Amino acid sequence: MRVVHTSDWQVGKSFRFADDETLAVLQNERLEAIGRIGRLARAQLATRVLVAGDVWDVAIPSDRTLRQPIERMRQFPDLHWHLIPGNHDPNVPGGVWDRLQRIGLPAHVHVHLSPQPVPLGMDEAGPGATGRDAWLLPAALDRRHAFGDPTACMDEAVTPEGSLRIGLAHGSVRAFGSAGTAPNLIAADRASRSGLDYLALGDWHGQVPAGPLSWYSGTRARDGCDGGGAGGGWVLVACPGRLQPRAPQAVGRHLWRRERAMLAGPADIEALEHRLRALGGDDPSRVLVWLTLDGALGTAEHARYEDRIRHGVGSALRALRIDAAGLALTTSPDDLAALGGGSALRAAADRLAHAAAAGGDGHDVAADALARLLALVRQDHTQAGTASGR
Ligand SMILES: [Mn+2]
Repeated sequence: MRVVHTSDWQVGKSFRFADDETLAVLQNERLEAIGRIGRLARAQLATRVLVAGDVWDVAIPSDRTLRQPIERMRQFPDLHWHLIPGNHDPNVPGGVWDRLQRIGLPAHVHVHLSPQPVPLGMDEAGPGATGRDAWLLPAALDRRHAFGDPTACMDEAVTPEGSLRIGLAHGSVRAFGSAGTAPNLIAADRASRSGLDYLALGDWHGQVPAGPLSWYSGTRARDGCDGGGAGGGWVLVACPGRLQPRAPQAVGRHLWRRERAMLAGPADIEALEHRLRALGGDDPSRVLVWLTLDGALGTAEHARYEDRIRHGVGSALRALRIDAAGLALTTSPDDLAALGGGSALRAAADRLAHAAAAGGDGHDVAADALARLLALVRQDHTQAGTASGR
């Protein structure tokens, strides 16, 4: 029996950094990934898709957000989709699972809200068939944080002798030797303790596998450059009882990268531009970059950086977040001289230059303000030059 194991779609997730356009794209991507998972399952001759929790990002999504992933799954009636709640979408009164029961689900979309073993039928056809009776052992979270191991029930779950036992759960695997007080902690040896042939896990984005015969499905495609939900970015194709799952298969479109650069002159700006543009091949719109900058630039170079990186590359990528706290802006006497003497602007610039040079609290803000002031003046001169045809 081939299964596709996925988790943490977190449909409806909001991203604080994103503008409306980017947010719409990122939210839609989560739905598109469901279709890709369905097509992958068909291509791999898998009959079941196990979704290990956190299908929705929030406990109370809008009606449209609630229905959208169901509608995507509806388009694959030849596949059985098995869903359990996670900590983002717990099974609470009036929550997503209650609402789904009222709306009604397609017959091939199965929601598991209790730890009752579910018969999947005889595993006798298709690649990796074991000839055994297959059972699904779901672990359903009924609270956001269950202070117990949600998979403990699998020890006692009774299935016919010789059955293939497939666990489905959401939570963290307890590190060996840890105190074990965090919520939803799953025993690392649960699969062997409960006689499982495969334990499909969701929630943790840090490691595959999680233990013998226990796997997290999606860890590589992140929706933050420091980790975060897998967003349906990767899935595992497994034959429980037969083989270890194959290497994670990509179903996500976006590439999230953390980059760092030191800028000290035009060559650095050019190199950075090339580096960032190369990340997405011929489609930079699938790339999101968190960029940290260090170094120092003069005002002309800073204007070049703004033009080429922040505005140029920033318009090419899906998102470019820049932390430029480590990038100093240096001004030269020539910059100040260009302002002329005696004007209010010159007086402000002199004070800012003094504060920036003095060091201490706020010197970086003063330097930044000065560079911006000089950039504005430069821009004004350029526009005046253009307007008068010089
Ligand atoms: Mn989770």
